[in-house]
Amino acid sequence: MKFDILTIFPEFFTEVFDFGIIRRAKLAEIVEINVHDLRKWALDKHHKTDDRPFGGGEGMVMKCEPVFLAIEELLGTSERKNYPPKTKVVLLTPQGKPLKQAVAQEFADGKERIVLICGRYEGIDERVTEALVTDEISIGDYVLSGGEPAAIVLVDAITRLLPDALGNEQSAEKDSFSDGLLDFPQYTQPRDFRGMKVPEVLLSGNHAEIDKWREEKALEKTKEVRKDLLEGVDSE
Ligand code: 9D3
Repeated sequence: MKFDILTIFPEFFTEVFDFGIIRRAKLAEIVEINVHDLRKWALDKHHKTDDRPFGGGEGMVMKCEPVFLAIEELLGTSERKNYPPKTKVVLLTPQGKPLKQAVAQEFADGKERIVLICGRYEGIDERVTEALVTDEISIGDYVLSGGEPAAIVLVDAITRLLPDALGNEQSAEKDSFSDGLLDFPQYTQPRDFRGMKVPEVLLSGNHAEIDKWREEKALEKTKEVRKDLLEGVDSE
């Protein structure tokens, strides 16, 4: 999988992909992540990527030309229907479809190239969305300062789903959300920390009992903090 991130803050990403699973996936050439400064495609003297909104109003809007030129250079065309196969152009935006595990899974399945456009300011010229963007994604109902943290979240969620990215550590199928429940609580050494003891059942060696306890705890926790997951209702 090849990711290309378009941003006016390329330094935001300098170390964020150099740890853990993403670092290993890069080294194993499971994933390639390229970060591009959008100013490179801003051809005016001041490399301006934003301007005031037509019709008036607060703040600034991201200009369309740098994004069109970037996409043309990266994908060979600015016509969505002529993109190479297995290619997506994703705009990170508060107006997007909320990111869920199933959405990440769809991107991981059968896609070879994902271009991520990180918005800033009050928004981006709508002609980018109309002509270039195949998917608009939000990472949740809260206000960020820009699309950059959302791009990091999306790259992380997709990369760990790519074949062989997790190595033999664990399988993505065992993850929380795949079975629709939150994780059960975990404990490690010491058995007694300042009088706080590890539950007896986990020390018992009785794996039937341990599985039952973990299932109960996962269900309890999910009821407590994420009732919506049990009802199959999407209510963030
Ligand atoms: C919805 C708020 N907008 C009202 C005029 C202004 C605005 C605020 C913040 C427009 C863009 C942004 C920057 N946020 C993102 O680019 C963004 C985002 C987010 O804020 N929350 C969740 N997911 C995402 S993905 C990109």
